[in-house]
Amino acid sequence: MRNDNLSAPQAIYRKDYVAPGFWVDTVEMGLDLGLEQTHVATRMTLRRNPESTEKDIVLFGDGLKILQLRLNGANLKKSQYSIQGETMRIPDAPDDVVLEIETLIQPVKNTALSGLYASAGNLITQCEAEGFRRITWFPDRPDVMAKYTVLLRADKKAFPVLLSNGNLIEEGDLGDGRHYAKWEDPFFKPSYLFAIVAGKLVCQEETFRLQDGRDALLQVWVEPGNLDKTDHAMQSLKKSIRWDEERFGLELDLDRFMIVATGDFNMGAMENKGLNIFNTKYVLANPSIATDTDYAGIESVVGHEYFHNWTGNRVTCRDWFQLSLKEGLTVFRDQEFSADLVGTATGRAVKRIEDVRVLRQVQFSEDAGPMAHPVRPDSFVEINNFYTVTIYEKGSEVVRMYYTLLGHDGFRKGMDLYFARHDGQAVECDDFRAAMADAGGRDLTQFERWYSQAGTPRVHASAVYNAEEKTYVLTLAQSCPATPGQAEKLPFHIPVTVGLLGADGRDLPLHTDGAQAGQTSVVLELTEASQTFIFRDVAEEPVPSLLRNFSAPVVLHFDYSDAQLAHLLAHDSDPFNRWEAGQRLATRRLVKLTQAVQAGEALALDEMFLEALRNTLNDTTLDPAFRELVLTLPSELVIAEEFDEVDPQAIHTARQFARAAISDALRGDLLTAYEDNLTPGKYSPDAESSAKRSLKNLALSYLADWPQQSTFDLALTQFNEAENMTDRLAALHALVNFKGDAKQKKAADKALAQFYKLFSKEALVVDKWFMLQAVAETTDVAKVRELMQHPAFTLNNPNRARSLTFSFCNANPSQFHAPDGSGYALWAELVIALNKINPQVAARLARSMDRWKKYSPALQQKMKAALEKVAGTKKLSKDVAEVVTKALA
Ligand code: 0A1
Ligand code: ZN
Repeated sequence: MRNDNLSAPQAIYRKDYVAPGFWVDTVEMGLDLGLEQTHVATRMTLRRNPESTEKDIVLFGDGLKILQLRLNGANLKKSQYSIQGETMRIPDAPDDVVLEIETLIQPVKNTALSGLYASAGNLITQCEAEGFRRITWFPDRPDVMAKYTVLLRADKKAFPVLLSNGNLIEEGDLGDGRHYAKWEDPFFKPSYLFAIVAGKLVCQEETFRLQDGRDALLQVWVEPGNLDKTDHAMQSLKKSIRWDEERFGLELDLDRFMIVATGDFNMGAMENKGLNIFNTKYVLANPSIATDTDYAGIESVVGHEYFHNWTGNRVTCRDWFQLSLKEGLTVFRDQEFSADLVGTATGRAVKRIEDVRVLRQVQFSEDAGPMAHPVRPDSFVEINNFYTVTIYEKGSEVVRMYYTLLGHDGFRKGMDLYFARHDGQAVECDDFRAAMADAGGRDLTQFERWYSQAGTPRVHASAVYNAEEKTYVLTLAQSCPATPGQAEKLPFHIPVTVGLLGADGRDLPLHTDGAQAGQTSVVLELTEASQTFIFRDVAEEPVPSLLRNFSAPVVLHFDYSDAQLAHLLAHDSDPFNRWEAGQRLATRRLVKLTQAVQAGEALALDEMFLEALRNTLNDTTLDPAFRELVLTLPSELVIAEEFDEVDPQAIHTARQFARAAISDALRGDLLTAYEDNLTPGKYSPDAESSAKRSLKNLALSYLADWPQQSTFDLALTQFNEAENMTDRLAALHALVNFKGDAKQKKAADKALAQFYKLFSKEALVVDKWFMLQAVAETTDVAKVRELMQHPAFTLNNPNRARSLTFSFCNANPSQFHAPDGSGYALWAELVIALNKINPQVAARLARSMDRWKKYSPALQQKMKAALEKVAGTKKLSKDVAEVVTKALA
């Protein structure tokens, strides 16, 4: 794990894949569990793979003390095997082998939270991607799939609950204050899906009737005291099971399905077979601690992990380069799940817009930076660095494009074929593509480039209307910027969904190749560098609605006039593009405002734009969640992408000005929206009421940008009287960011202190308290340092570390990029400190500097120095070394 030679972090390459020399059929494990020390005895049966060029038994191990090593009953002598780094090789083995290995591990010392570790006195595992090797020596690679039996033994008092994958087949007392439980997983699985949990836990459980008539036991396990926060996760699990049955015909294949929540977790959650382990953030909820966003996050992550049971577990990845095979597909499935649960067309669009916002803000930026990589990478140094928005979110967009190209039923056929062909196998992204192509009877050869080429494609659209011939000729041209290691790109296969709007705002009927009679949206397939599409019988010059529903993960340019955009915003039948038109109008203005700030010119926002926003805000036929999205200006990070050289302070000033101007011009409308969208009565996180809260709280945040006592009082009253966390947190946000006088500032500080006092026992709410302050406009580096001294702050817990430090470095750009470089110095200190504790978390924070070459020379120089400081640190983990080396390259 450590890498002392920074100049050459060792990369591994996809092209070097070699099948394992030995398959593993069965694994029996006996674990004597203890926090200080756990003894692991593993017995596995191996069988030579005659098809491999690899002749040795190859095992991986990391930080293990070996007590015993026996092959077919005989102790292995030191001369009979070799260990180099994490790799053990046993040459000259017979074709059938029983290998017995005993190791000792120390869970309390495991601060990296990979392998077996301690969390609040409990024992938890995390084995993806390569954590199993921190428990025992094993061919720890996803294409080695085996059947596991696990015997857990532990002190009864300290570890009353003992869980592992699959079914509980035996449990009992050992007499000496200890007890045992034996678990058997009937399915073949890769080692990364292995899990155990032991400790003091309680569960909400329920029997659930599956569509095929079987009953399954569902359990949500949490620390004692949290049983009042498990219901939403349980409801989400049941909905997930039903949804996968109905939408994809996929059944739960186990009699028992468990979810366990831990407060110490590097990621969101993990799909271990039958024993999903979750970050508490994605399990625990009740109205007083969780926001609408939290409720939605829980639903989608519970779904995500459950859906992995088929897309990931039953069919898994041949190697880690294929990670998006399971992740892109499973994100697509969880996005569809959330959209289907909302049900309405605008509800679906709202979900789509939210997902695309993340993609644009984070993935497009990744694609334009030093860590850019294809959806199926060709190489990596540390696989943990590749759990990225490209693998997940762009991967999901790639899957969505099959859906767009093949249609609802065609996609389902492709999925069915994929499972028919590959159930129980470890396969490649290409196998998924082949299933889609074969089921749809389509040639998807060129589509492979979505997997092999990094970078965000640009599509330039231009159009000519010929009034005499009544033709509308649309030309689409594509290009893709260079990315590290890929200077030239070949054309992608891009589905571009298009509609044409008439002057009355209605969709014109489309007469073009591939469009059926009466169709008002058509999927054009752009496969060449440039292509022309002809629409006939077009009665009037239309306004084109391009890339409807964001049909491909590209940047689309079209020279729209403001009037055309306003027309689309007011009328497009595609709600995504309605929103998109509003964002284009806003972005244009924010870029101009930023330039005006830089030039010291007067700032102004035009009435036409304000009017367009006002009309949307006041259009009560529109879903409040949709209105909220239209009224939300592009984030500072999205605006930054419009510039070659980013000026974070100017962008911030410009955006704040725009917010205040909107607040000023739409004051009365905002107040009305606030009052019209109150949700009195019992809290419910359903789409309709959360939509109302989102618009109401957006109105509140705008009103607070136009400071006067009445809006301050509105926020304060909402804070004091809120009966749910969504409203309370939004009010606190408004108070903390209120540009008021000393008295108001004092009242805001008091609210902040009250909030902490009220929730100091709720770790997830304390995280919110840190985060809210981290992203506040007035929070500078000194304030962050002060907050780091707070007794509740620690870098040892990933959620807490992220709540303050990540939020500041990633979501408070105007303060993080302080001209004196103090933000960068703080960043370097934090990355260095985290590197010693938890390399995965450190490497995530290290990514905050990815785009350093986009800033002014003065800032660049300071960022480079900070990167070099980290790069020059002794004992840098592979994780951090890879990120900073690539940034500096
Ligand atoms: N497979 C999980 C994500 C995950 C990945 C790595 C982890 O530890 C290093 C933990 C979780 C998912 O997609 O939900
Ligand atoms: Zn996943």
